[in-house]
Amino acid sequence: MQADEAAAEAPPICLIVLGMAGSGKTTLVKKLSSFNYDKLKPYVINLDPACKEVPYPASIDIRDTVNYKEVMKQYKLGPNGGIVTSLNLFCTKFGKVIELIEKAGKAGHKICVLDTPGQIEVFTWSASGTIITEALATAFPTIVVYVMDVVRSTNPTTFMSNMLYACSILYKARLPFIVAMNKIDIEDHNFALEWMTDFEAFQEALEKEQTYVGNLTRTMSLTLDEFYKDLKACGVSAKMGIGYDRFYELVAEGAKEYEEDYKKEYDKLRIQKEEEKKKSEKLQEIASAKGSGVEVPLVPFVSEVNSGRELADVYLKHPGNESSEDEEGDEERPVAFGDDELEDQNFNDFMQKRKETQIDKANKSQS
Ligand SMILES: Nc1nc2c(ncn2[C@@H]2O[C@H](COP(=O)(O)OP(=O)(O)OP(=O)(O)O)[C@@H](O)[C@H]2O)c(=O)[nH]1
Ligand SMILES: [Mg+2]
Repeated sequence: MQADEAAAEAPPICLIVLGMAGSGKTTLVKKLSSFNYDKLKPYVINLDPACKEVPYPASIDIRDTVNYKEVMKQYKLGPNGGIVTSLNLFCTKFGKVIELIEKAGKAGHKICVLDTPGQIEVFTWSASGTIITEALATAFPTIVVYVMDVVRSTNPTTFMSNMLYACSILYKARLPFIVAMNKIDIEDHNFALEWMTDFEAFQEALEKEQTYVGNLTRTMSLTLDEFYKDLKACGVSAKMGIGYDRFYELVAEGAKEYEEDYKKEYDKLRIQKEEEKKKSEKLQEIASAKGSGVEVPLVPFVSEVNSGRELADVYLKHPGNESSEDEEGDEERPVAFGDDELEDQNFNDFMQKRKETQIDKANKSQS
């Protein structure tokens, strides 16, 4: 195979674009859909069922498969429940989406960008979000792009909330992670980069915060110091198209990191899932294979006993009485049988009753 052909068939790098409502995800996806098109041929997917219109040419749009308003009506749900359920319904067909992305890769698409719903938790903390992320990451080099609104993060507490959210996604997704600090046409992002690298600079900014939240943020910042090392961050303006060269440098680094550090884990997961699938297919095959094999009749319950005894006369033996050498045979015996005289008496009573029943039966059969 020629080197060019191999490169053309390399799987596309998937970018899952996440972020708080209004942070600029859709605007970023729009810009990425046209940036360096000749070389990258971005393949774009919209996973937001509730958006009114998609401002980019989406190759796959969740709204073509699921009608969000209809879902709300049918399942009697509010807007957020409607989004979660729509995503759940869509993710049952995600195998097909993976096939389409694979085909797109073979057709020369180097990047696949996925726009997600505004309510970030709908994707990050839902079963469907996990299924979609894992399905992508087991098939393609996948990177999480976390869009952060720099204008809304100038306050150290808001910055910390954003970072905590990013941190929780990073550890949940276990994938390379890029923080795209957006809207730098309005606010320069260097203050945020400084807060991430210089702990004292962040503490200084916090000095002005005398609230309880300020104390909490101070404590949190100590913990998050470790997490910043795993982050790649850059400033962009989704609207004005600034910062994309650096952004793509980080994407290339992320793809390399995926191959070196994360792929092994997802390969394991893929093999495990394939085995589970094979097992369930085999079980289904067995369950549906009617008529093969010989049916074995079930043994009926015992309804009679030999030697003229009634079924009611049969009683179960205490397992501990099985053998005197048996350890369990040392168990304390039931009180009623503890006394020899009492046991003799019980036995005689039993025999007497039995005799009377038999005489009774004999009389009845003669008359
Ligand atoms: N100035 C400026 N505004 C931006 C930028 N990116 C996005 N916006 C604006 O921010 C607002 C929200 O942008 P969207 O792209 O819809 O954000 P979103 O994260 O997709 O929003 P939801 O899907 O509703 O959560 C819009 O008014 C955009 O025009 C940017 O880089 N600079
Ligand atoms: Mg959006």
